[in-house]
Amino acid sequence: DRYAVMGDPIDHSLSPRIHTLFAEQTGQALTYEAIQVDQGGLAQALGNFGASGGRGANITVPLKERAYALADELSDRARLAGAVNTLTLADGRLIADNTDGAGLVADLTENLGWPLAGASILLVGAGGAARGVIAPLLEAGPARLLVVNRTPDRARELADHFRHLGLVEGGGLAAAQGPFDIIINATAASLAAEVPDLPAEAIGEQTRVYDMMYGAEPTAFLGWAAARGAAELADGLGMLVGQAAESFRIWRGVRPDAAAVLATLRQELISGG
Ligand code: SKM
Repeated sequence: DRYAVMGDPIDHSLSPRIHTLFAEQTGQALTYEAIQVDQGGLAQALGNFGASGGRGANITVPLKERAYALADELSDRARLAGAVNTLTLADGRLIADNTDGAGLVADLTENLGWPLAGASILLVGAGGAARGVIAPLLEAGPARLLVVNRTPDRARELADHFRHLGLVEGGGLAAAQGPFDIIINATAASLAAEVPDLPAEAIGEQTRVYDMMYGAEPTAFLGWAAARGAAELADGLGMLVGQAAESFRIWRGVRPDAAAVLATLRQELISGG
């Protein structure tokens, strides 16, 4: 059976490596490749892929909203996220899900042991990455979820969209008056070695800080948090493995051991392999 990740750019994607490790670990016979697809080409690429034995695909930047629009069936979490990262190809139909939020929550609770129930959580950013994780975070029962963004109205609109699910507010970066138990960076600022302009009081000595970005070195956001005395730091590699594990479970009906694959991947990332 064939699987793939589609996006643009796609060369850097770790998904082929992750799913190959899952397949080895669980004894599943499958291949998983990276396919470069641009905005206008997704429907065609999926058609070709399905016709040549493709059974499922992960969808990444910038195609998640396009995949949402093309889906024949949407899970609740994909509908709430307004974006799709997991497609199952079944008899010419596209069954769509979004596993990003589940991947984040699994990493926070299972790998890191950061309690979400009763926690005060700050989510930084109001783009697609933030939107994809709000519902699963609210489901975990935090005392408070504050979404902040450089453009405050975008954070407020996002909070309004999810308000029926729980206690979520939105505001500008300056509204992040903490200290929070957990801060999650859902912006891509770290890619440009930039850090959102949050008040120093957002971080206290109990604050755990998570960046959805990852790399061989600590991200800019985590460097900033360390300098302000954050209690614990984590990057987004565990979220990436977590979302992949949930996609794999949907496709194959088997739940892989995400922690073992995360440990392998971390070593490979650090050693540049
Ligand atoms: O949602 C995931 C996607 O499934 C795969 C991916 C990647 O390969 O880098 C990143 C995220 O967007």
